[in-house]
Amino acid sequence: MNTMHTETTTERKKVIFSAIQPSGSVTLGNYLGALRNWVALQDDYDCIFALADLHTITVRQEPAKFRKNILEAYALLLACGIDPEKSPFFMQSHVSAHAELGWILDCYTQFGELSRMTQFKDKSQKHADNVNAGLFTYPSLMAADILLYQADLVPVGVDQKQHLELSRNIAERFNGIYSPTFTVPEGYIPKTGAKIMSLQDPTKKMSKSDENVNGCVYVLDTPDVIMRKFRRAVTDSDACIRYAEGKDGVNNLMGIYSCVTGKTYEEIEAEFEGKGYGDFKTAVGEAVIEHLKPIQERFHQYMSDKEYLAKCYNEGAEKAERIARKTLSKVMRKIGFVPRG
Ligand code: ATP
Ligand code: LTN
Repeated sequence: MNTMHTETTTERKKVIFSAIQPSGSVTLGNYLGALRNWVALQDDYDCIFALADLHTITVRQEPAKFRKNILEAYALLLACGIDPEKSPFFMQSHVSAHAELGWILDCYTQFGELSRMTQFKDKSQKHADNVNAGLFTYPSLMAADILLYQADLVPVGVDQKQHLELSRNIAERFNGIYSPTFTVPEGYIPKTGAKIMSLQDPTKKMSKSDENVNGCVYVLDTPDVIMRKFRRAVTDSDACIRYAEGKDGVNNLMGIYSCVTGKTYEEIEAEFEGKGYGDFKTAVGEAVIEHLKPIQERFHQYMSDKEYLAKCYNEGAEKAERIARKTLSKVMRKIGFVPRG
């Protein structure tokens, strides 16, 4: 029995779980820093992806807009290349085990731990009129998302590292109190495109919630808008296209260009030798427009077929639910709840 278990575990693919909040339009930062990597992982791992819509209501949402954002985010992720046949892709609110395990894990997470989360500190400053309990316990719901699927690896941007570390601590704590129950997940932080910065303030990350709309490129921006944003991107007075410390604006543009063309920094420096920032910014804009074009086309196709979208997210939820329920039952049994039925 033991040998069989070892055999299957060495043969099985590692499990990857990740999620993104449908909190607004998807940015080039989300795409290059997160989504594109998800797509690439689908062949080598057992991937499960979700839209973390329960997390999104930690910030007040207008119902009609929220519903639209969720559907659009779902269609856009399909358009980016998430293949629901390979990777169950669902909405977190459709699998109630997330909320259930979230509550349970709240009881295994300390107030002090949650108080130290930098995202909580940032967001409670930003939304000072609505510092709700969900904003505070956000990380234990995120731990539930990950632990329900016994994920080995969690691809996230650097900004989510602290939450992931807390998920690991919660898993280890629970395993220690009872017996091994959860796989302790590891972060999977991509080397390239790890952090795309704002085009207007390249010391800050490109973010959906940036007040300066010119700082942020959206995956669904029209070609004109994309070009305008790149042409206005902040650079420096050095007038030389090279990757160097202190040249945050140029470094960021080089990073983006490298991500969408596959060229190395040396190749980019050679390509633009003797040329000015104007030429370079136009080239980056064009490359991004070209790269996003097929994604935008697929997005519009998916959005015009709501039935297909519903089929995908319903099936995704069913597949996810089977896995999640198994973990949740195990957890409840270990804690001492009396099983129903
Ligand atoms: P918000 O502005 O509401 O904080 P966001 O744009 O930062 O939103 P999230 O929903 O928090 O986006 O992040 C989704 C995923 O995209 C995460 O894995 C995150 O690490 C990644 N990500 C977000 N912004 C960037 C960025 N500028 N560069 C690289 N990755 C990013
Ligand atoms: N908090 C993440 C989204 C998220 C997530 C997760 C990421 C929710 N649950 C589980 C990885 C694993 C964010 O805001 N980017």
